[in-house]
Amino acid sequence: MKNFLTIAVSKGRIYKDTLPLLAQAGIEPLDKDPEASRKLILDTNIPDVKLIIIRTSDVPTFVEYGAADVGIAGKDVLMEYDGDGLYEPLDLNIACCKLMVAGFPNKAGNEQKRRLRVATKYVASTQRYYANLGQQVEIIKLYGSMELAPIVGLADVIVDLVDTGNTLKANGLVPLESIAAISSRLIVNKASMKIKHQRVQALIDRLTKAVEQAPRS
Ligand code: PRT
Ligand code: MG
Repeated sequence: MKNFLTIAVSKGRIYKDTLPLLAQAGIEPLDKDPEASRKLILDTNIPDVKLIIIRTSDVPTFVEYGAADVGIAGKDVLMEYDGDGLYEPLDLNIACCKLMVAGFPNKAGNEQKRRLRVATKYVASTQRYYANLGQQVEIIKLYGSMELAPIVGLADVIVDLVDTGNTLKANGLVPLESIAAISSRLIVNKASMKIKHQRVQALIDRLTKAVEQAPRS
């Protein structure tokens, strides 16, 4: 999509928080209810700007390979992504939460006979976190419903995103340690930054202003 400026974004909570920022930056999808639309490429009020709708964990890949010029992705996803072809010029301060270790309330500080078992979909971040602590752990990769793991004895603790803490609470778990503060970032393809510099820089500038003017969440 050479002549277009393409913006990769995922449906769900990031999309919901992104729309007002894009609108502030002068970009609005033409589709009245894009969340319900099955279209994967959305036209906007600006003819050469398109939104492409993909899985959140695919956003860095699309942007690194230039399939999208820019994208919006959670820091959690970026911390797991193993690539170096991306600029990350702007913290959008949306979809904020924390990456945390969580488990049963009495688990903290318990001395273990065997290595701590940690269930997570954030394997790379978890590995880095415990490596920095100098603690050897066994990481069990899951794709969802992490909270279940300690309950059924699959793991001692989990590493997952926590916002209100309600999901943990509903499952009898508590946050134990904070690993990182998470928010969504604007990412930019390195070649697009050069080749489409004016348009990309204008978008960054407008979004920067939109973030500054956004009500504090
Ligand atoms: O499900 P799929 O793999 O398609 O996509 P996704 O689940 O990654 O998408 P989505 O829309 O759920 O989340 C996209 C991004 O939103 C994440 O990558 C984060 O950057 C950000 N975000 C912010 C969150 C949360 N807050 C959050 N609370 N993503 C997920 N959660 C989940 C968390 O995993 C846990 O299950 O919400 C639950 C905890 O919430 P509380 O409020 O009960 O603590
Ligand atoms: Mg989800």
